[in-house]
Amino acid sequence: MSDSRPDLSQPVERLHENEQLKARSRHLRGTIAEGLDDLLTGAVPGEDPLLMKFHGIYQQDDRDRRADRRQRRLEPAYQFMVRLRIPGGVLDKRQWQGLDRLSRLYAERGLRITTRGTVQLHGVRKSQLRSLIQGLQPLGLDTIAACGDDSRGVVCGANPYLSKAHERVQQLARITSDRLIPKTGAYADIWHQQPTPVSDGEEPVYGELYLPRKFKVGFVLPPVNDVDIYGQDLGYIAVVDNGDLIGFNVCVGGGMGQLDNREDSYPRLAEEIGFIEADEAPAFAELVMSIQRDFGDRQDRHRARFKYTLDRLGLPWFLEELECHRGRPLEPARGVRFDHNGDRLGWQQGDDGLWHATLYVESGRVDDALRTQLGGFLEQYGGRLRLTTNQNLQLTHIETHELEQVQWRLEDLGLDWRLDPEAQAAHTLSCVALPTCGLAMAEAERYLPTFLERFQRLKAQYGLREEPITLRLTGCPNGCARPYLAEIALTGRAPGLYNLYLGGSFHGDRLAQLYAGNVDEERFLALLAPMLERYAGQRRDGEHFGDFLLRKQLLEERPLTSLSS
Ligand code: SRM
Ligand code: SF4
Repeated sequence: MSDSRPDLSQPVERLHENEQLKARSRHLRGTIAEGLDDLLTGAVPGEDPLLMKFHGIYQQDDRDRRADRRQRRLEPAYQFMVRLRIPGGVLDKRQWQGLDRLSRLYAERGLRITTRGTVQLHGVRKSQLRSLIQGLQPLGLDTIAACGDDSRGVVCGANPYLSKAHERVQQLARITSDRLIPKTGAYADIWHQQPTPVSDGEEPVYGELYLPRKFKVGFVLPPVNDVDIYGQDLGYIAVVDNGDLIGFNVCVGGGMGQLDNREDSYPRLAEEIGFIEADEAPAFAELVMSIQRDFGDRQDRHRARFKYTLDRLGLPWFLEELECHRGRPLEPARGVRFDHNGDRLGWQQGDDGLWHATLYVESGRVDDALRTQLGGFLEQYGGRLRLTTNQNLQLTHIETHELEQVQWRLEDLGLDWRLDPEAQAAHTLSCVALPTCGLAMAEAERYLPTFLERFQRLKAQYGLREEPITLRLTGCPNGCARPYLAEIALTGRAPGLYNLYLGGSFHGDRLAQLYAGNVDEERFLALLAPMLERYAGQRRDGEHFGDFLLRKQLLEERPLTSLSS
């Protein structure tokens, strides 16, 4: 084994303060339970907000009300965001209906589908957190490790109902998720009030310090790259032969997050390193995660993700480490091909003849109208639902003889437009940003409808209205809507100002490049206009916008706008 392991025998006091916090947290208990009972404040005290992330809960405050509350000498309008862990986004009707009911009871800002195919409930008051979490239990749902320095919700792009191979990939994603989930009794202790003694062997894999940073695992089945596999810390790309899943190409070291003020932070594509047999996937994930646990940077959190560990110690080092633990080298990666990275809206038929509809949900926000429409639909039809990593929703298991009626019903309910595969919306993502995200510097979700309409108008001017172009918008450079994998992306810098990135691939396997910094809407639309015009006139048959920009070397002609300020 290589000797580049950070010296974990050094006193924990020398590590980042979050490491010290984890070490003294008694496996994530801290004083969360006591803080929940303090009704004098809407917040939880001290270090507990950090620990609560491991339980899938973020303390936030309503940023729209900050100034007013400050002026009135009131504490910020504290509220909590609760994120569920739903491996592969698969839910049944009862679970969806339960979530709908709980969100109406406890989440003032309702329910939102995330870019990792799960659900977030925004605007939960401290006094209601326990009731909400307890309400999830009979639904077979929880929020364990949906955030925090651990393995986050495992994503799976394969709709399990399409074929046997899809089903198997989803099954392995779920087994992997179960294997990587922290085992501490803190969750039951705090949220279900079932006291469990803190024991030494409580976290056999994570240990006292958990991971240096979040760790994201994804599964995908080509040719659809809907989870953006090259943006995952560890990605599994299904290799299917004659309808059977034979294994996975594995890729490591993807990640989006960066800071605009640190040059040593950057988005990175995961690299394919080889092939493993299907059944090995869960154990392999634990092995890779353990290597990151032992070698990730525990002093500088901004360099603690697995992508930086790989760049610091080198891929050859990692492969050697892997082989040493695994006892054999990886087989060479097999040939795979992706053809897009968004969702295909509309109907798809599985091998068993059943139909599944993917519905567009703008920014994943399930507003009151949509909730009621879905409620109406589910009352009559539908057994199951699936949440996608592009913030959309699938209604599954429709029989062929029901199809026509279902389509009429969707029309009656006003849901049919959401199935339009031609819509630019189908290729567009935006993150939450204001007013709940504490890191947002500019609007994203709330700006998307206006932005989309203006962008569509611009495309229409050049006859490109129906042309799919991946478009992503985030309120800061952290990249929660995976902007650096889009053909066009805007990342927030300040109110109304964005960095413009261009040239990602339509398949999600090439990073976009920073093209202009701190640009407002007028400026970025003006920058895009001549490019779209040339694309309309000079593109090759089937050529995507990002590929065209590169072929024509248009990204080399950067504007004079300041990139560094
Ligand atoms: Fe994210 C932090 C929302 C997917 C990279 N992300 C946050 C926080 C929790 C802000 C915070 O730390 O205070 C945001 C909460 C906003 C709110 O009010 O709800 C937030 N991230 C989201 C969601 C809800 C965006 C969405 O619109 O759907 C997504 C929830 C996913 C889930 O269900 O688990 C979400 N975040 C992502 C992704 C995309 C992905 O995983 O496929 C990324 C890029 C991939 C990656 O991790 O590299 C992402 N989020 C980040 C980062 C940057 C991490 C880094 O390595 O630098 C942060 C900031 C941090 O961790 O310090 C962050
Ligand atoms: Fe918040 Fe930034 Fe993530 Fe958007 S990209 S949700 S603004 S952290």
